[in-house]
Amino acid sequence: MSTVYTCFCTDIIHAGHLNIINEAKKYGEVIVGVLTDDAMIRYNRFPTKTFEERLEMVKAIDGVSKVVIQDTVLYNKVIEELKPDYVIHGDNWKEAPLSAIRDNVEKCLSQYGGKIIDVPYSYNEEIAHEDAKVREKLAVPELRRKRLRQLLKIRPVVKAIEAHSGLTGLIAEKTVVEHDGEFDQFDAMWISSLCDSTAKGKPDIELVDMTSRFRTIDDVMEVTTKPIIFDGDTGGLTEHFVYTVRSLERMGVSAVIIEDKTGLKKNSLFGTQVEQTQDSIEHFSEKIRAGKKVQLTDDFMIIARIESLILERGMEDALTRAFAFTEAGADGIMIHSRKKDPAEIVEFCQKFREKDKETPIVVVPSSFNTITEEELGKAGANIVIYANQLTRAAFPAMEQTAKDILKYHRAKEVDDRLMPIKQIITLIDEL
Ligand code: SPV
Ligand code: MG
Repeated sequence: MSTVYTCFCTDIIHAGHLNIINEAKKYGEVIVGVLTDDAMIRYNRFPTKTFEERLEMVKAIDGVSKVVIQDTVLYNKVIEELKPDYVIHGDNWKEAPLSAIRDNVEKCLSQYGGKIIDVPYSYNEEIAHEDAKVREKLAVPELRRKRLRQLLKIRPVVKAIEAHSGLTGLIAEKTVVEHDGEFDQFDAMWISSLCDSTAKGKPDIELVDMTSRFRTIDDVMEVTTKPIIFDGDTGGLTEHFVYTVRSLERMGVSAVIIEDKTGLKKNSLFGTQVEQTQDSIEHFSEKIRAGKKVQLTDDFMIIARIESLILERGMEDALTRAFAFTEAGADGIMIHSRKKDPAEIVEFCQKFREKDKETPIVVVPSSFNTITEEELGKAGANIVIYANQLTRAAFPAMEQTAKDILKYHRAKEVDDRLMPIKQIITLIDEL
């Protein structure tokens, strides 16, 4: 008997999936692959069901004779193993970016004469509504908050990008790329103090108050489902920080990062060009302890950011602080550097890992931007934050447009670099 293979990347079985199974049955024995968590996160979204639950869900479908694990979006491995006579899929994969997967399957099948079956894609309003509901569920605080810890277990390196508004949140949420058949997207968002302040035309000196920062989080949360890491600056007074922890936790934020500086905090990328005071180990440890004490769930993370390399106090100081802050209860360590060369970051990660294999390390490669996520992961880092690139991309584009309109006394000359009006008015999904 012939075999027909299809792969499911879903938490719910709807009419569209059943249609594929019913078509597949006409050609032979139906084998279904279930995409692993890691592959599903990169390709689609965070699953709301565990991998085991998804396996059981697919096994229970009438007409499915076997269920297998597919651990990459591309089919090479699974086709090599199963050598199915047919691979069946909705015909929506004829269009980019999914066409990269279809091309891959076609190539694999051509090696031994296997065939593709494209079935008319049966996506309708009802299915779209069901799908959207499952996705929206990911935004519920109880589910969103724990997602960072879940991601740290699944992804080799968790990638976060800065968001400071609903619009930048949408970019973080929805941008998916296909490159060489691999799909990728950001795992999380960073509410940067620099970009949140800059968007308001204010300096990054803890001038934008917490109420306003929370408002930004709320704007981002309204239109996204991905987990949030909040830049908490110094955390302020310990007596205030405990309230911040409670508020963030209640909102569904996954982590706050606080830096070991006191007084008037200036942005780290100024380095030693401006006066900055590092907090004592004892005092900062006390702040961490106080934050951990008021936390209500096990999901929320307080991450300690070390400024020793920024302030040129040396590697030993950075490491001493990292171990002390972990001892005080920090759930992660962020190490920062403003050098172009990533060497000191790599050295810190490796030395920290010699003694501590578990505590997540966070890095922000704004200055040391030549090193890849994979290389940072190999050195021992777990979270990579792209902290300000969206803001830095948008500002020059807007400024140039403003200049050109002034220069030409009309907007025609700038029009070909603008998003078409039709696209901008349909950018936001309607409920
Ligand atoms: C931010 O994005 O606000 C940060 C990272 O704190 S940095 O600007 O590099 O200090
Ligand atoms: Mg900051």
